Amino acid sequence: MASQLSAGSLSLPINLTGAVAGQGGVKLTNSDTTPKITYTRPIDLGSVNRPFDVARSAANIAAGEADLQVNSVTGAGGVIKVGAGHLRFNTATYSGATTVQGGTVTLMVDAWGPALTGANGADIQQGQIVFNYTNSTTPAGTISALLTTSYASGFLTGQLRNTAATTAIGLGWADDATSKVRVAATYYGDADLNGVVDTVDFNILASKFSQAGVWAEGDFDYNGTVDTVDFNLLASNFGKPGVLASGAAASLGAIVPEPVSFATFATLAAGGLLRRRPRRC
Ligand SMILES: [Ca+2]
Ligand SMILES: [Ca+2]
Repeated sequence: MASQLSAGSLSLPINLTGAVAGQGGVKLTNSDTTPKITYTRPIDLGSVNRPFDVARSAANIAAGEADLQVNSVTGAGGVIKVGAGHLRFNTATYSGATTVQGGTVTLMVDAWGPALTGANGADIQQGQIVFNYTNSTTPAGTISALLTTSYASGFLTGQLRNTAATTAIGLGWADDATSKVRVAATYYGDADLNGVVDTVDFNILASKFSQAGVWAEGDFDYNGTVDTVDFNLLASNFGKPGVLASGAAASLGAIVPEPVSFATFATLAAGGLLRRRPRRC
């Protein structure tokens, strides 16, 4: 049986019952630009993993506000986020994994526990988790360390993992130095986490080449330095179709239509890609 609410705030406590994983979740299909829904009372997941389906158009995601905000999520089960929309938890104490299969999950400081220190961690298969540290300190060091560990298994295992990872797609991260650390499922080489590998990423890497760095500076193999290994990872994914549902990515992918080699990049660099500054007359 389904209940519907088009917009606004729900103050009912929600206890999800039933023992079948994947059933009895929350689905939001609202596609309007302004209404958002907030659950002000706790949602108890019960004992299994529950889907939170937040389907929203890409145009609305740019606003950055959560389409569905839940003040408190409890229970022994876990969360499976699907859909391109934005789900936010203010407080979370559930025991299960936080699985992201699309869109964005924002975790406010009091909701970090299940993902960062809980027994089942987080599995970011597609989309991203945003660790919001407003009025707190950045978790960048913790997240960098966790991802460095997970990289060793190709991100298939670990506290922060991507069980859908491939040789081309793992997990990248970035700290905006203000309030958010993003961890996204994306290509090796996607320094700016926009879902594609393009000249912007190449220039980021080039500017830090042979220096210490993190993912957002071009260190895609998590060894702490930006070097030819990172360069080759970037080159191998250059121009591939976008992987994030941000709506901003795919169109930039055609600069180099074929898989490119180090030599191609060297040619690009020699041809002025690194010197594309306005000339002074
Ligand atoms: Ca990029
Ligand atoms: Ca490196």
